[in-house]
Amino acid sequence: IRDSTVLVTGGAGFIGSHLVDALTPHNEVRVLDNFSTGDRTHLPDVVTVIEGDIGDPIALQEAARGVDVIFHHAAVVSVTQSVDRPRQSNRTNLEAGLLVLEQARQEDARVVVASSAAVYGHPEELPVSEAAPTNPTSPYGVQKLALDEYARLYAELYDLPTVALRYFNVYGPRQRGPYSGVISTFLEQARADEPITIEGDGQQSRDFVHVSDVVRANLRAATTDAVGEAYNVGTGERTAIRELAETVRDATGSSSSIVHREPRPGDIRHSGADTTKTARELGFEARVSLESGVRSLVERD
Ligand code: UD2
Repeated sequence: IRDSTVLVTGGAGFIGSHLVDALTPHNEVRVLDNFSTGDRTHLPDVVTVIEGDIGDPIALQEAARGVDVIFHHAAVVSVTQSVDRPRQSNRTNLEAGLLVLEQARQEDARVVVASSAAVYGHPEELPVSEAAPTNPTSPYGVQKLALDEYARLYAELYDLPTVALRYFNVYGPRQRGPYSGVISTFLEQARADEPITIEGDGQQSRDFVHVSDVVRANLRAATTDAVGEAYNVGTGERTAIRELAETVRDATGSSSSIVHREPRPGDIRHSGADTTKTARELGFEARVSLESGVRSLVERD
């Protein structure tokens, strides 16, 4: 998109900051972030930063004034935290999300919401399509599902152009911290020549999608006519965690051993996107293979 005024909530975070980088050359970009996990150093100087909570109506109103598109990426991303404190994460992930949709109505702005494969829970069929039953297994999944449904409903009831993007396992530069995902954990372990820790037998599998592809999906969502819909954002390829461990070890040339620990309680066994609808209606297909994505991560610094 070009010559637009856009707001990225959570714009200092992992996915948000990559999206900001893609938007800044051709648009006026604002970021609303409370910097609880986000990092100011990720933001280019040309961005207008509003430091505040996504659940604060005054901050949101200021940030959203006159915008054409809101990319809603602010969230409590930790599934564990949502299990420990469901009401707290609900306030951020659902209530504040609803506030964003309301604010968008005021401004007549398009909204792209960050949804998640967590809405599917344990998929009954693989790959999982958007029409599959939704059975979230965590408060986080329930909150993302409700927001995803609200986005659809706002399109239906109020004619608001909304798109929900259901991210599979996103990875890439700047992903860090305690809830950062298996690829950044394995990379850190491999670089330190410490044991790479597989939880369980390593036969569980995921659809790993590079953050640059996720950014491209957002840019498609910002202009598509196919609004009021949810779209899977994945590669359509599944990789076993054991294979990932070996890929990371090979790419780093590390001498780490690969060890197995207790499986994670309630872990999803297999997860993989059916990308048919996204390809057909959104015109988006992932480009970065896991091998090249991991290699580029290793080659950075
Ligand atoms: C992903 C999302 C989460 C939610 C969920 C929905 C990430 C970071 N998280 O959680 O937000 O959408 O999908 O289902 O994308 N593992 C190891 N060793 C480690 C760390 C992880 O073996 O040191 C395993 C873990 O047990 C799991 C797999 O790797 O089987 C992926 O774990 P994850 O935490 O990266 O992501 P996931 O799929 O649990």
